[in-house]
Amino acid sequence: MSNRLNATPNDLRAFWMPFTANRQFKKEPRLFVKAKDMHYTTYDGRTVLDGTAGLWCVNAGHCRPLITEAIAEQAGELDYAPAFQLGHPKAFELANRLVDIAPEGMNHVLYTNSGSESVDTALKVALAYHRVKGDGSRTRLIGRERGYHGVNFGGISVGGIVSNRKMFGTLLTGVDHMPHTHMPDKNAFTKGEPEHGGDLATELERIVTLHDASTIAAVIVEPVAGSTGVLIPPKGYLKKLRDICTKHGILLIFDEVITGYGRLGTPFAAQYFDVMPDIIVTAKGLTNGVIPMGAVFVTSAIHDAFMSGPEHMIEFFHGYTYSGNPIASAAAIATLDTYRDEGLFARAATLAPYWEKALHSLADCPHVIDIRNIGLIGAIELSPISGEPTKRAFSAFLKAYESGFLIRTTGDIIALSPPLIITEAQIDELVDGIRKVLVANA
Ligand code: PXG
Repeated sequence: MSNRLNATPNDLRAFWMPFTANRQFKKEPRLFVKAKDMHYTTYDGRTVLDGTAGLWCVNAGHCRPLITEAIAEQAGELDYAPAFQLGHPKAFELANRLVDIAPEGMNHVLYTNSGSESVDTALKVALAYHRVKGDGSRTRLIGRERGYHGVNFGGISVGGIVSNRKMFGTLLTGVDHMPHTHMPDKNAFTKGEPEHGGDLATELERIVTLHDASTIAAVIVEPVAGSTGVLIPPKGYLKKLRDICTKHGILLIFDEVITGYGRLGTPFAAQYFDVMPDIIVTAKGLTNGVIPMGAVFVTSAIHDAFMSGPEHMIEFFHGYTYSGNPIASAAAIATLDTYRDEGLFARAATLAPYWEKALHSLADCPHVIDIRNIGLIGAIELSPISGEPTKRAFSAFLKAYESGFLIRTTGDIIALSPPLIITEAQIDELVDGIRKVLVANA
């Protein structure tokens, strides 16, 4: 049945799609064939406004010339260089550029190919750090309920989304979870950081008392949780976590896979909240989503702890064939150039109040039970249809797609994270489009 010459596939069976309702999709496929700036074009020729920056990654908008040119040029010049015991200049140049925009003290970078790999790399760095320091009893990892840290075994172990965990056995041992911070009863319709829930950070003290600090290597949290439906940290929460970790010698890891590269109007959420973790996990916006790549930032204290022993010896037994791949490095440098030249991080900060006002204008739409926002992130939570969780939001997603708007849903929550190049007029267009969908969906 297949027609391999045709650009539009007519047999969709072979590809088992990720995090997708495969049978529903294959009955009514949604395929993009082109993208430019704020818009996608579908295979049936429609234009769709991108309200989600792809999957939280296309922060500079689509098919940006500097990035596409850099990739083409690099592919023709040096396609691949072995990553172990050899190198190429752009991986080093990129690391320097990244350190320049990172919080003070984040002086070293390890490369990966995705957010999931960045998470597992960070967890391994944390465990190994304590061990090289002679503190090898620190083997526990603490995550948080409703946390999303990718899909690899480390990430789902510290993660707190039940459906991502329950099929996969016992996962890593020695992991515990803090409670999540979602308190809709007290914080619904908050603009920015919620008032209530900062004290939930002291739950970490309880966990430390239970296990003893001497057994705990690291705590990992998303500064703003994205995948689980946009959970914004209550006022004071992250600072308290930092203090407790410092007091007990526990490393604090920020998973900034969605908050990294300007989403909150600063390069990283660590700067937005003025809380300095020990490790920052990134991916997505690093290359504008164009080429798979992640980066894990560590402090000099962590890096330097490994730099002992004979100089001919490998210091850290970890890395990927594609760590710092030349084409990915070139894409990332061009992405950072685009962010810098167009002032996109500052643009996100400037647009944030307009974004907030526009989103909260949806408060009176049918079934809306909460709206929350920070930087250029927004969430609209809908009351679930009785006995059919997720259906109301998924139906809104389908209707939005049909009417030319890309939104993202998780559970019964609509999550929004447009490219940072969005204009005020396009924010209005997106919000009006969502209003129509919510009314039609009533
Ligand atoms: N950590 C965080 C905080 C993430 O949001 C990952 C790790 C994993 O990254 P990779 O590159 O391995 O997928 C993520 C990914 C959504 C959505 O719609 C979010 C992600 C991925 C796909 C969809 O919320 N986050």
